[in-house]
Amino acid sequence: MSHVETAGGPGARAATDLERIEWTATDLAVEIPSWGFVNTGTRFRVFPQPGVPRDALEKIEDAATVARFTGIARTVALHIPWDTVDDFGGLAAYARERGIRIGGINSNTFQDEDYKLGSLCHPSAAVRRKAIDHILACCDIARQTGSGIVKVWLADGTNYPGQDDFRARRRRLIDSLAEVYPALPEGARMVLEYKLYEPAFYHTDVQDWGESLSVCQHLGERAQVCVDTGHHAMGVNIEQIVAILLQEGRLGAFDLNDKKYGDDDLMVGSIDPYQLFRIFHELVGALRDEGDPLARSTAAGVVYMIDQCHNIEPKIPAMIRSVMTLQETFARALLVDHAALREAQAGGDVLEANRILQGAFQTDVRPLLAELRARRGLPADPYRAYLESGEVERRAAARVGGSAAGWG
Ligand code: RM4
Ligand code: MN
Repeated sequence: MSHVETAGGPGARAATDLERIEWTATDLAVEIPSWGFVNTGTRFRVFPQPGVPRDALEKIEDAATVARFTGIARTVALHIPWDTVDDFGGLAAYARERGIRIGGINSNTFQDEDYKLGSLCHPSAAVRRKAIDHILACCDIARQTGSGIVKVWLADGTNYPGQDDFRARRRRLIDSLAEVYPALPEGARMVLEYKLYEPAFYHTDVQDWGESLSVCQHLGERAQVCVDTGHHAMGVNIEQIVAILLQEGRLGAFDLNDKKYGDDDLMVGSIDPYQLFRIFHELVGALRDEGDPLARSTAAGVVYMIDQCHNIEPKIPAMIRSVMTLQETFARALLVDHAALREAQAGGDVLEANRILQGAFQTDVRPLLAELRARRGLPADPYRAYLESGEVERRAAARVGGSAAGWG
């Protein structure tokens, strides 16, 4: 660790590749979703798995296990009401005892009979009131758990042209969130996630980053956009969206997963690892940009949450693999030679600029990450180590009886 003083985070210059990527092994802010460990499926079938958590405490245990094996991923996001407990302070303490903290509090205004026609955009003031009160309760849970993020994703939309009025719904949305925003705990942020379609099939009220950004701008500086990588139409340039949001100071968080067709919720980087790399390249560029302090500080505050549904794959191993993929991909983005890239760009050298980017993408950083982990006393390969640890069998034996948690 002789060169450690020159490493100093992702924005710093460092001499060796090991130093350049060290931050991904120690400080990359990966967040684990509590709902990534429960039984899920499609509308056709849920395939139950053994050893699945039965309550919020067991979900925390699973998230803490991912943190213990990977050495990062030290926050766990909650989904309310799925993770409702009597004593949220106690839940936070339980997490702390296991080496992790409570991350984003995800509101849920999509699983109640009343929300058939929407929540914050619903035509009825009474239903909007109920949804607002739910998100206010999430702000309170954030306060009790020491969380810095309240997340809003809305299933609001319509199925048929003419079903409701776009502008009236947008007005209701802005007015509703304006009631929630002042209730955020001090210093906490609200992130507003968008999704192009589903469950509504004709129009979705917060369908893209432009809508999310414009609503955030109505609310205040602590309202930021959450980019779920699965929530875009085919071919959309997500890294460009990331760049715009960084420049505007409005990129708050990611929901990371991968997709082939729609909101497939597959493991991050499993379908298009180059896209993930290109996204992280924008983040690294902002982190190193001394000429744009807003983009720089915004990038430093971004939360990298995993939002995946492990329908057929074992859940903890899938989560560990995802964390490792994030580390590997971010590490490769940190290897881009920005000085050389800028020079190629300025000189109009199209081929050289692209070669520099692709060269970093093609670098195998796995041995370097293994070494960095070993230096910290972590397993060099957290995925293998978990499978060989006996934890799988222990969980399956311990978690019998009761009912396995799901999306309810
Ligand atoms: C939504 C969206 C939200 C997530 C739920 C479970 O599609 O991605 O972020 O909380 O699913
Ligand atoms: Mn999401």
